[in-house]
Amino acid sequence: MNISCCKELNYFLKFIISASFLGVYVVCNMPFVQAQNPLITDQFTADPSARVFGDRVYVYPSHDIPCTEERGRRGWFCMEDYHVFSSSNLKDWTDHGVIVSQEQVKWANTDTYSMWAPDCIEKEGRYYFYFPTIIRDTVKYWKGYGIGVAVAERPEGPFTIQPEPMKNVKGIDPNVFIDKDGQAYLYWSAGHIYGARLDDNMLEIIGQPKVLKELPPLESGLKEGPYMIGRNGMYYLTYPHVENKTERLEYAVGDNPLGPFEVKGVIMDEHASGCWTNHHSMIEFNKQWYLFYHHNDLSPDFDKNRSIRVDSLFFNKDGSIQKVIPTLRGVGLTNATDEIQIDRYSQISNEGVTISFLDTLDRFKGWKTVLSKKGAWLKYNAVDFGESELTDVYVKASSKTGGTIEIRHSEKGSLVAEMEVPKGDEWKTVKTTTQALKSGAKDLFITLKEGSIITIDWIRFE
Ligand code: FUB
Repeated sequence: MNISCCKELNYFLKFIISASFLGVYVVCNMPFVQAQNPLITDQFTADPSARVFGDRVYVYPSHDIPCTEERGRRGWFCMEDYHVFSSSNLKDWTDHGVIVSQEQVKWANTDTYSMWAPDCIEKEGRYYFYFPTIIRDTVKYWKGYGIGVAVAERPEGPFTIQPEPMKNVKGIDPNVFIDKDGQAYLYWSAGHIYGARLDDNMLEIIGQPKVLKELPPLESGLKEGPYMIGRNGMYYLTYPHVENKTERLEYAVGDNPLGPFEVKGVIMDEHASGCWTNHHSMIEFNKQWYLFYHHNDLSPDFDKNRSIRVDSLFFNKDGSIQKVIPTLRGVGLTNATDEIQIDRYSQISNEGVTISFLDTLDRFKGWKTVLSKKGAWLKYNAVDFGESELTDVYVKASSKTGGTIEIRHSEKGSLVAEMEVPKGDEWKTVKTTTQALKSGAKDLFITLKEGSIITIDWIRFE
């Protein structure tokens, strides 16, 4: 079902809230967005702190790199610098390159490669970037971490790093929140989650840090990664917490930025894959809330090389947060004329569909879809066919046995294309004429009709 709240459906005036499990799209006059998960596929990224600055979204993640004998500690996190990424549509991301590196931080212990989760905020036209790292000549874990600040005139820098870490702040995962009255607060974690008011200069805290003690106690499992938002007069303190074996995202609500808070619930369950950490941020962009978080998509065997993701987030009328189910599909529309990576599917049949890396020696090349049982199907939601004068469909595929796939807009919908993939070991790009192709935002439903195995890289309409 499509609910359309406007007549015009063109490429640059669209916004789609996808609730694919209900098959419902709400289309209104907004710039459209398209993002598949993970968002960045040419490097590892973690701990995404997303911010809306002007009409762009900026994401300040951590930057995981593999440890080596010479670099970092095997089996642990290894992080030496930060990039910032930005996008006007959540689809096309610009990597602005390295903004801060441990070599530039005079007080950092650069043997530890411990540039963990950062945050950035704008105040009066300046951008304040907060990052934790281990202070030189310290050994103790939480006590060893200090928080540095770097300041810039633009979100992408260049940043000038303050010569010393912040006084009276020891810990990781800094997060800054500016309240409606202009007062800024710093939150961080060190076993407990701490909060403090920030001075007007944004470089030092006022008074003693406060333990936000109404959150789950220390003995109930690690808490870290605080992220505060304000909405409709309520303050949401959100944080990863190990209630069971690995981290899940939880939230607590209060009517003051420093609490007291009441624990309310879970925003995202533990990763099914066992990836131990999660770390998130929440933004409202073009009237839709988004949850940025991470998973280890590009490093399934080692969960300390992670990748950032985004999914839509919804509030209930009473202010509670609906649980976010992580998706590969991500958010928004995909252009029909792009190479549609159907391995980032919305839904698959119980049997006969597997996703694997195109090249296990270079996972940054992405994934492929293997259909290995007659009748196996895959659904990829929210493809934008525009006014749809698209007459051809291309599929890059290979099949040892040869076979046929069918493309429809829904399981029982009219046939859009039947495509025969010839027998062979090589990738082939097969082209067919489309029929019954609908315009606007539609799903793709791909089924293995004949043959015992077909591997698909992408599908594209022209
Ligand atoms: O990325 C290193 C650490 O892992 C972060 O600081 C934590 O929040 C966890 O995501």
